[in-house]
Amino acid sequence: MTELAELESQLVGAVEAAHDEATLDTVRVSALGKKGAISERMKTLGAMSPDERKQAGQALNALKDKVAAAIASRSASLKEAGLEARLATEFVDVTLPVRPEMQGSVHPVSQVWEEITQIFGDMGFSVAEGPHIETDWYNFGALNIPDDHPARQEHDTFYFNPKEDGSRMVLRTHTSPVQIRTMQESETPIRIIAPGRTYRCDSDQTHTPMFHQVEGLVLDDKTHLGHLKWCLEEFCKAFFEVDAVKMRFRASHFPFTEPSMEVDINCSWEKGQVKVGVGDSWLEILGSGMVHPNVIRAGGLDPEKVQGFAFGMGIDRLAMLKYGIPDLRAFFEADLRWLRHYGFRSLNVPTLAGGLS
Ligand code: 2U9
Repeated sequence: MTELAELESQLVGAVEAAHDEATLDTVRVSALGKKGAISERMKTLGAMSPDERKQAGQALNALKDKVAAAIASRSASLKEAGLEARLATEFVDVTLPVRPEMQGSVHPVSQVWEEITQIFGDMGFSVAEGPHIETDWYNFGALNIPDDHPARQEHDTFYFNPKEDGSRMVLRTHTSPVQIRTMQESETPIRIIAPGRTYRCDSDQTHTPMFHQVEGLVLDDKTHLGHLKWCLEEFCKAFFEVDAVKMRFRASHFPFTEPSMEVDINCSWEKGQVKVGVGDSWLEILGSGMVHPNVIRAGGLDPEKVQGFAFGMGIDRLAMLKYGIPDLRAFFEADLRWLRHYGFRSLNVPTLAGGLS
């Protein structure tokens, strides 16, 4: 056996014997690295006669190619074996029943958030999101709430320390800035809901400093109050899972809509529990209105060409009403017993076809 043939069988043998990527790399360096066996032999070519150099050079190059090919093929099979081993250990039998000791449950706020998203998704709305820390302009100015407007106090805003230029960032007091950003970024028609966390400096039995809202916005060239009423009625029926509801639209005032309406639905109260769609009592569930021309302009659109409606509701309040949960503060106490009682099974995803709750 020639010296090169011996080297080849030695190197290829080492490649075959490598059982992991690190060992294989050591073999590669010892053969093809700068000071490797093949590279060292390449360096001797310079001292040879032209004929010898040609012959030895070809032989060395052939050896180099063979060893490189052996390394590549070994590396591929090591990778494949690694993947097979991982798949074997990470195998999940999805047909197994849920473990009886499984404790997690879906929080009522997440459940209701998902239910609302499903209902509006079915009506052609998409979900929009935005920052929780906002500029004064996105939270107030763009929504037709000027500096001296009483709504600024009503909103009990959490302000950050002023910046050098005197401006102050705020924790958004509603999700409305998301709609302004959407208007700035997209063309009409716009049909979005913006569910999310909102913040107001307020804490008692019916208020928490962080709460959840969903707001909606529909804008095009001819959307009118009739569309608003239909849309909200369809939402109420789907959400409360009833065939019919009576609705009462009460004139109200919000700076961002004109006209503005608060919406009540009929209900009955029995032993402190509310039933929606029956009875003659009224339950306030949301606020709504036609978007104010100043707000359309702030979103970069022309109120002469674009019109539509907006609405807003509290997700926490809707969860309390729908699922008979008495105390809002318990929502945020992470009490496992409470979660076990009021939570939802994580595998029961709400859908309109399969049932919301
Ligand atoms: C844009 C234009 C208009 C959103 C609206 C309400 C009415 C409303 C409250 C309900 C209960 C907030 O959680 S709550 O306290 N919201 O009554 N919200 S119309 O109007 C908008 C929003 C964005 C660009």
